[in-house]
Amino acid sequence: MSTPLERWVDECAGITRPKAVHWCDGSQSEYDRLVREMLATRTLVELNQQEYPGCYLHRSDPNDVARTEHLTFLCTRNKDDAGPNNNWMSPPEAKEKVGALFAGAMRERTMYVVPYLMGPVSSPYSQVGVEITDSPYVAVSMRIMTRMGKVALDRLGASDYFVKGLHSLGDLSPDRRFILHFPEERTIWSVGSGYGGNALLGKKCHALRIASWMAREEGWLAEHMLIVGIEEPSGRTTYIAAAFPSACGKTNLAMLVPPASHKGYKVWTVGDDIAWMNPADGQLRAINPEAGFFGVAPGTNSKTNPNMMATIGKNSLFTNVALTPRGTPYWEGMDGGPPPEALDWQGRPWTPASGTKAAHPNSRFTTPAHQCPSMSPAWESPAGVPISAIVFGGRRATLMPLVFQSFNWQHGVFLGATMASETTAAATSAVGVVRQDPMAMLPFCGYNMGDYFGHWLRMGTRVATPPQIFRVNWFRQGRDGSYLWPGFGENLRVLRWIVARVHGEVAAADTPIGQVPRAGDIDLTGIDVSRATLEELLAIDRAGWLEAAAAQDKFLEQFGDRLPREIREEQAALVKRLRA
Ligand code: SAT
Ligand code: MN
Repeated sequence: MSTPLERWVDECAGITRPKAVHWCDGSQSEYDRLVREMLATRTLVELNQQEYPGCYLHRSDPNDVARTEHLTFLCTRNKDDAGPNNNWMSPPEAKEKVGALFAGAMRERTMYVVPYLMGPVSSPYSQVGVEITDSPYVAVSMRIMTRMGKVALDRLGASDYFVKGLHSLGDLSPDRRFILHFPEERTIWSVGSGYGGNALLGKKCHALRIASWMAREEGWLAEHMLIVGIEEPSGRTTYIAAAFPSACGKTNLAMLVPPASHKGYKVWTVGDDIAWMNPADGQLRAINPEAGFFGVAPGTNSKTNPNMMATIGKNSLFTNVALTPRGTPYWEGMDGGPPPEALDWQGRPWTPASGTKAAHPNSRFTTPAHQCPSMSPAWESPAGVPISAIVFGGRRATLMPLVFQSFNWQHGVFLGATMASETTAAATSAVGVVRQDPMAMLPFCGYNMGDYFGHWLRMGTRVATPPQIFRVNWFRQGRDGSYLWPGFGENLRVLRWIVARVHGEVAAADTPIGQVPRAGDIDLTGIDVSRATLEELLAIDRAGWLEAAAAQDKFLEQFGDRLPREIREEQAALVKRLRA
């Protein structure tokens, strides 16, 4: 008797017609063999093995370097369930149109069956998925990013309860590229892209879009959030989950190194991108479903993220970075400055005088989490870590203060729902445009965001001690365009205020937008930020806020009847307070 998984694999092979089928066991020898094969086909380039043992470079198709949100669809029976926040295709139309692209798509290729587990091995919150792919690069990347192979098959047994992901590189043409989600069938179809979030289906497709749908049905939260523990000199550790849009510093914050002025503090990394939060014992407890990091390379150096620099020195894949004559990777902002010559991310000769970027702005590394020096001892805890604070942050040059707190859970959900941020190179569209991005989930929420806000509101009533909710903005600029706040390790000063608020140890000032620190309560000793600059960072510009409120109004109105009454009330109350 065959299992449901075997039957589905047979079905996919019948459609895609691979020349061979390989079931991945997740072993080191399998990984090594796939790497050797990719070196032979030039899918991977070996890096300097003395300096970067076990590290390789992959150059993707130049048309395939970031998530493509306009080609990403939710395929729900009812269009309203996908909401105005998603592109929608009806399931029968999707299956016909995109099914045709899968027909015979793997003819000259091997089909890899990649079973994976999202979450710690023995956690009740973990989930099994299986990705079928014709890309060996995807298969080895999944081994870094998830617990892949036998461990997942053992957990699945003969069950039919797993997320099914079918992926083919197709012909890599953006004209024949689709990333489709069928949450009612817990199924993902992705064709025409080999890039990260489009192709490593465990990540954004499963752990956010499909999981957010499941989480609403089952009463938990699947969020685009890092998870960190802040340990104080007293030994107390407080866990924070924080949502930021892609390429806004989540990974740097997750691996923050306390500045020299903060002896005795320690920041522990639990996750850098995704949090699954479940109610338990009156709290929300979070696990990181991933096992690796898919981080943005440019700007990463030993000052901005020393822990990441230590992590990526071995067993890592680099995608679309530049290559020095020494065989080492290079990207803009790396330690030591640019080499005199290199091959750029497309393999073309490059020098600092070329006037182009050596590395693609969305070039990435894929690296195992366990190699990170700041990994929390609790990062694989099956029960997850208790979350005391939720932080929403964006990239905003103006208006948004350095930090403030919501009045209560409902107001906090409103703060998340009205987040906006400047767009980045993580997706293929204009960069630097302010767009509404609720909870940093606009590209990742697998259902109607009106319903999503309602789900968030309900979650606050499901736990006796819900986390307290904050907004932050590290990216405020002065009139001359320079950043007002030093950021990076110094962000700990803001996290300390958040921790003190959570434990009831510091007061705050009520303003129309929320509770703001009193200037004396953010420790400025040892940094070059004047009291006046801090006051500017914390000031509320009422006229600017009224304008922002109008933009928020317009965004929220799209959700019509699906927008919860509470969000409408919070919006009205904000405007009233601003006018008072
Ligand atoms: O491409 S990914 O979605 O995996 C990374 C990101 O954009 O956050
Ligand atoms: Mn992300």
